[in-house]
Amino acid sequence: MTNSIAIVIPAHQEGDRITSVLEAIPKAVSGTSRVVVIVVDDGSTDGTSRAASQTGAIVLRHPVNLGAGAALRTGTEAALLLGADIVVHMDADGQHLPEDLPRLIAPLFAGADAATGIRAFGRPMPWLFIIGNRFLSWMTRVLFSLENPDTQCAYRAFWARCWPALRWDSRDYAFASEMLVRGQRSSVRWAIVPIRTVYLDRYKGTGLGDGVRIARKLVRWRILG
Ligand SMILES: Nc1nc2c(ncn2[C@@H]2O[C@H](COP(=O)(O)OP(=O)(O)O)[C@@H](O)[C@H]2O)c(=O)[nH]1
Ligand SMILES: [Mg+2]
Repeated sequence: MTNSIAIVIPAHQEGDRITSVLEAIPKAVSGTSRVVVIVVDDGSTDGTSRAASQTGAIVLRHPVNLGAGAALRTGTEAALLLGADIVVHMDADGQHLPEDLPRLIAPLFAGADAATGIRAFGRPMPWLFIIGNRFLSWMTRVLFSLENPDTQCAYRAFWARCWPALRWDSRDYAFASEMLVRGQRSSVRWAIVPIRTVYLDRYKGTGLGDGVRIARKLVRWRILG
């Protein structure tokens, strides 16, 4: 057992929630030899970095806010420099459950290159999300023949060797789609794992504008390659 796993967590203004997320991450994960947690504080002004450091996580900091895609790229590159064999992406706001981690990575040991979570589309997911997510997944299928019912889910895991095939340029939330499209072009085999998602009373995540931007980018990637 020599696989080391790095859990990369982008965080923007998550000072209230990040401590409980980090404390719930298991110290050991079956099938892996070492668990490293890397938080990328994306220019927060609320003590996110301090809270994350106190749990013993490695904390990287963008001095200014660059976006979730940029934060995850910084963290993923750091994970690879630290020698991770498996990279996991998990949100800092508590929407992804650390308990689902063993199920998420299980397909990697069964031959998959990567594994992505899919959420249940129904209550309590807000209706605008259900429509937006379904639309983007439908567009992705039509434009790229890529079957993934929840292209925007940000809980995922992949072998480090897949990084050159997945490496995205988008600094914003479009990185999730970009990673899938790039991976598809390099025949990366994704496993799909149903995960639970927690919905929070105070919502501050992706919105309609992000959805429109992602849709425009999907068309551009299809036309320009
Ligand atoms: N909103 C936002 N989140 C960011 C940013 N950079 C990193 N993140 C983190 O990316 C993760 C997903 O963002 P979130 O706003 O919850 O979007 P959601 O995926 O639609 O729920 C969270 O852990 C955020 O803290 C940023 O610039 N804006
Ligand atoms: Mg969120």
